[in-house]
Amino acid sequence: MILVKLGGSVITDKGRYRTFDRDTAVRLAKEIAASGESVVLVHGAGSFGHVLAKEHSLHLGITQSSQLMGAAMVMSDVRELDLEMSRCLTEAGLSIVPLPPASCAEMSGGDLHMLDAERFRRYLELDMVPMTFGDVVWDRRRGLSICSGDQLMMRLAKELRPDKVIFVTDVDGVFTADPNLDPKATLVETVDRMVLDSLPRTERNVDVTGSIFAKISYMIEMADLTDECLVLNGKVPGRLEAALKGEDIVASKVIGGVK
Ligand code: IP8
Repeated sequence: MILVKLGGSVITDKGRYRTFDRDTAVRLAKEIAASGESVVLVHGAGSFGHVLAKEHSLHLGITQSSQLMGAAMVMSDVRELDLEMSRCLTEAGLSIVPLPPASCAEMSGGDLHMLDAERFRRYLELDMVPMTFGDVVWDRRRGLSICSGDQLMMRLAKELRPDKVIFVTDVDGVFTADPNLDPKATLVETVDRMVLDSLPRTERNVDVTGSIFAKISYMIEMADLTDECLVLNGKVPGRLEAALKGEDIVASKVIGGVK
């Protein structure tokens, strides 16, 4: 089984509130179906989640009742994105089962405290494709928290032990600097903790779920739970399908500390 995260930057326009990139989503759905691989899917929230979550400071927990309406709006928006994504995938021939985290997970102080992984296993055994996504979830200490796609990826990697983990983004992989800002930025083919420590700390476009460093740190931890962990560009046609089939492609390979 291959665990795939479709990043919010690849299936939405992150700069424009609630803008779904249907063309990319349809193509990625077809690539997943064409690979014939058994997959579990996680998708990010992109502009369906981060814009309003930031506006209502949902990542800091609930301190004012006025945030509850913001939380409800984000929940409704990310479900809309999930429905769009589910339709693209089912139309491509995949038997998708949407598993919203608010209904199968609990947070504690911003950490993912519980995820009912058994539900994912059951649907996988039925040969269906479980799909979950970044959401707003009940938090035993903060009232509500943001549960990111990366937190879900980590827990699912621990519970389901996938053969491979793939992060689909809008750039070719991990770069020595922000490729959108620095023309000299080069792709890092093998990413480990030493590489992470050497990357410049930029706070540009920090999501409510953390910086790129937090995300890479998660990936390094996850790399120990699988045979291969890749970060690739889903905006380039064919890369996801080739990676799912085990072919060589342009990507960053993340390696953990234990192996
Ligand atoms: O896009 C964020 O999940 P991510 C979830 O995977 C929300 O970081 C609701 C902002």
